[in-house]
Amino acid sequence: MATKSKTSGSASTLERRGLTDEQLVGILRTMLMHRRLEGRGFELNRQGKIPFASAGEGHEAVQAGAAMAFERGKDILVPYYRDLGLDIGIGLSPLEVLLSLFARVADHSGGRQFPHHYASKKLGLYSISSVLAAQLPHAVGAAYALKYRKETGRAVLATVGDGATSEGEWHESMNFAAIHKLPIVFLCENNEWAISTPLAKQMANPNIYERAEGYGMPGVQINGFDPIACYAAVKEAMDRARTGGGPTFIEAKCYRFLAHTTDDDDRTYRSREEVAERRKQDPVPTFERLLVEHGVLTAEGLEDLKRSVLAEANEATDRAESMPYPAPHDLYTNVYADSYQPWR
Ligand SMILES: Cc1ncc(C[n+]2csc(CCOP(=O)(O)OP(=O)(O)O)c2C)c(N)n1
Ligand SMILES: [Mg+2]
Repeated sequence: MATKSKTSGSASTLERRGLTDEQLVGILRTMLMHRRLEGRGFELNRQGKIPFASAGEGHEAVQAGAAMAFERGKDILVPYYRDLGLDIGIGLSPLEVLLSLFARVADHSGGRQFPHHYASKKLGLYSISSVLAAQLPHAVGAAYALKYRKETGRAVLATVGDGATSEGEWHESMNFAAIHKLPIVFLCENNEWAISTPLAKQMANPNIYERAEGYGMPGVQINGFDPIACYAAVKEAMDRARTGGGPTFIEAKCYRFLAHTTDDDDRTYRSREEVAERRKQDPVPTFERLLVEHGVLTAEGLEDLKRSVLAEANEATDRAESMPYPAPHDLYTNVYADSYQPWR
């Protein structure tokens, strides 16, 4: 049941796996926007304008590919904190991202939630948990509800990091999903690090996908730098889940190019040589080249795409920055019932 999928988007060949030109360009746009917004978070943090940003460089391909397999208006996404690309890939706007980073009152949480912790009922995007793997019991609960209500044609996509697979909630959720044949896909973004803990100190068998068989569900390993392979694997698994075929575990092998967050200094635990070596496989320029080489985009078309991403990110930054913070007297709104204010 455990399988390794082949790579479909290497530089010399383009296996579309059913994707149209428009969808391929859509995947690239999500990857470019993901990288741009993540970079913007670091810039704003270093300028002292925001307290914190997360870092998803190296995760763009897996997330943009997976987002293309998500059916908007039907499926449910239960992501973890490093999933900015998935969130924008299913429809979260750059402005919503910037409002969260700037903690402005127009943010979905009123500027109260931890940055990057999005939620959107409209998009089927569940609230993100900082507590590792705590989102997974919620995800299987949502999948159980779909099954209980006999809502076929819908499934849950739940993501997790490699380190979080050491948490009890991961095991419990995998087990529960397999027992009840739930409509859920677990996507693990294996970037080989859990802050400063390397994979080898986290697990003796580095092939996380092989564990799926022990729970009684298919396990697949994919190249997380290949957005088309990620799309195809997630699409196949989501289609199976939507039609009563039960859960799947997918391990996407990728890498985190930057520090864990703006609060981390990765020079203290990994060498610059290691990072430089992995950068050679950077999925963003690789996918750009692939689409241009195969005539999906012209060189000018690529430049236009990059310009439009930059313009949209800049506009969202300026708009969000110009908006107000929540008012201090609003601190306890939605915290206590009946507008109770503890200082009165
Ligand atoms: C239960 C719990 N333990 C520890 C932490 C602190 N922590 C935050 S992120 C992180 C690393 C997680 O690594 P991984 O699951 O591989 O995801 P990645 O950040 O690499 O994408 C840790 C230990 C936490 N948030 N929750
Ligand atoms: Mg990790």
